[in-house]
Amino acid sequence: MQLCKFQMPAGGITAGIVADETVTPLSGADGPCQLSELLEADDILATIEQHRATESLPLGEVRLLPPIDHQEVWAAGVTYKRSKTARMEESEAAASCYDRVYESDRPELFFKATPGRVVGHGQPIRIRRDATWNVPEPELALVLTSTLKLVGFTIGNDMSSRDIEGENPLYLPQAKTYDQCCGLGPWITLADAMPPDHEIGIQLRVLRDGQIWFDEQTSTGQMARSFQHLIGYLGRDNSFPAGAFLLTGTGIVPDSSFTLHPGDMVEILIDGVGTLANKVVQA
Ligand code: DO4
Ligand code: MG
Repeated sequence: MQLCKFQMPAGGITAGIVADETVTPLSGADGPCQLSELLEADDILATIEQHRATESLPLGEVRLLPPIDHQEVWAAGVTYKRSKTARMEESEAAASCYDRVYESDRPELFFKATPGRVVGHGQPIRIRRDATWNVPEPELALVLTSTLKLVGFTIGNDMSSRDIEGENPLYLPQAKTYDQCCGLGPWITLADAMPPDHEIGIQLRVLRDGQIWFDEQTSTGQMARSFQHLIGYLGRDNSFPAGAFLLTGTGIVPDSSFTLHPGDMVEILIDGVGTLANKVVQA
């Protein structure tokens, strides 16, 4: 089952079920349902059935919002060999950091975004004004409850400014976190409806002037760490009363001659979820 957050045509925001190009709103006696509250339920499917409206809306007629309420967004890094190699090329000074973290038991985990910095499907994603080398990072995102139970998956775009990150590893938060720095969506697929953990295909396509400019694929089979290993480290002495999203790292890094331009369309396709598409803007 797939769950979205959307703006209803008559106004108001609610959660909905996505199926067969329709959205079925979910609401209770107190009004619209909050997506994150449904995800916290002991029996999500039974709770959804209790709140399902009788009428559905065509998917094309609703405005999808990023499927996040008050959760924090975190990200893992250097979980694929391709990311390690690209980062070592980008920064001679930090090369040994990337090499060591790839081999270490402790993963790289960093805070990526507050909900206000996240954009959903169809909303513009930003490249920084003070950066010259910017890339999308197509990542499978884990949807975690307040007890860090893995209940679903969505698509994440961990936008990154490689020139800032490469200049000095201490600049990582600036390379990663700024307004509209993170894409999430278009919806959440509940965990039991996903392909096996190591068989999830991930594709990144960038369209420029209507032409395919970049197109590459990978799979979670290339990941050097398990989802539970990353979640275990995220939860060490760290609590998430509203739940969290955890981006699992990129296995696709375009070569050094590639940078995003304003107007580019970034499309990330992930098996079991769908496609997250965002146009690139620069202030
Ligand atoms: O250490 C830099 C960031 C790594 C990252 O975001 C990734 O591998 O996806
Ligand atoms: Mg990343």
